[in-house]
Amino acid sequence: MSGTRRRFFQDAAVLGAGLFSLSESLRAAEPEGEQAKHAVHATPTAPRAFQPMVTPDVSDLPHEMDGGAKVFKLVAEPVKKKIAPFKTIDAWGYNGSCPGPTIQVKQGERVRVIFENRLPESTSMHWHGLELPIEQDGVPYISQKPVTPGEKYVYEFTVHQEGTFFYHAHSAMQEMMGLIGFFVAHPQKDYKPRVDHDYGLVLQEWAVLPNNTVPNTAAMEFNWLTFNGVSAPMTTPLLARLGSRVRLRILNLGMDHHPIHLHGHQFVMTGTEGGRAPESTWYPMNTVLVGVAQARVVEFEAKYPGAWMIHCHLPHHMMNSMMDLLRDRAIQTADQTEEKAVGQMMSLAKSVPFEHVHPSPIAPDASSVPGFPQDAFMEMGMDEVVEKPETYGLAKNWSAGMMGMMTMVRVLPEKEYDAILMKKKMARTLAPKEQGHES
Ligand SMILES: [Cu+2]
Repeated sequence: MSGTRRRFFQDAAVLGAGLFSLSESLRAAEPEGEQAKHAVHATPTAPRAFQPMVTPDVSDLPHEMDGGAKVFKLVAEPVKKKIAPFKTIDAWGYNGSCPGPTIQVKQGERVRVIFENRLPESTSMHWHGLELPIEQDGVPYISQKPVTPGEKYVYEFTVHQEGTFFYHAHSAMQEMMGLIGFFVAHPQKDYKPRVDHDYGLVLQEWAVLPNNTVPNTAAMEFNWLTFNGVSAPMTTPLLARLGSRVRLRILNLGMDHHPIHLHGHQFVMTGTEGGRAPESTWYPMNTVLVGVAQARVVEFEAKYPGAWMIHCHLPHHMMNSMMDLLRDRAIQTADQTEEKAVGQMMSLAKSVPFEHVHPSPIAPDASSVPGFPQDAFMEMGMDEVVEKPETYGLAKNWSAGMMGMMTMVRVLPEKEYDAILMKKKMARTLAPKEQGHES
């Protein structure tokens, strides 16, 4: 039994004892407790705090107040990003994060971003979807001089809109290296109906050769697909209390449009990258196409308990590249019925450097069937490698079914929801120095 595993069970024991007395305080702390963080620097004249969006696996960008302005510091720099347990890439991002940290403001606020370029080449910041003076638009040579390596540049504007916007470098290949992040403007007047959970997902895609770490930004085909910078099963499940209303904001800055599908629930599209959509335009759906440069906001009632997948439905976007695991072995693709090819896949399944619970059974004469193997030997259970409070209580080998641009909404009854919140709280207490990933 690994140390992590043991601690998990110890935590669970403590949990049983303290669960009920703490459930009330936890309910008060999540997600509303987040408000405190955003209200810390509020002056008497500052707009009322908002219920922030949570970007799983990505932090919020902190700010300070200077008079009436919210001041953010954003640094563009190279980032080593672990996108899967066995794959770390050399991406570019902001403040050590890829995608960059989430910026959250309230409609009407004055925003100042002190931007620093620690990249080896010039760049600039574009505020996608925001209506602001031309000199703040961040397009090199058109609205400003490029920000050269080592240089700082200050952007300042008032956000008069509400909605789900984003920021990114205005250079195509830099975007594909990961230079993108959320910019959420919360409305002056709360949206109706109000939601209990508000989550953000950034869709990205990467072309990275086996045994290589640098994305090929000129590629037209992609072998790694991520939500908030990680591929499933590393994505942190989204938690929703049974009976609550959930908002998902999904933004896409890549080369492909992604049909994002939610299992087991219908949702309505309540907003785009341009802001809130009138209720008269809402209609039921369960797959929303998030085109390049678009944001799509959907809302649903979390009516049915369970771990409901949410994923891009393009078949090749629900996979992780296994080429790295093959190491120096050339993959056999010429004839799938060839013993050598099948043998290679079987031995790969046996040699992966993490728990591989059980490949699903195959028929005795499988090798004689043209086309075999397809998904056989492909599922890579790695529950312990990706274990975190949000995965607590999932069925054994759950991670074998999670790949690529995929996560899940865990709709949990009261007690189970509170138990996981408790585990999150304990994890934070155990590792206070760690980055405050509010996921
Ligand atoms: Cu996709």
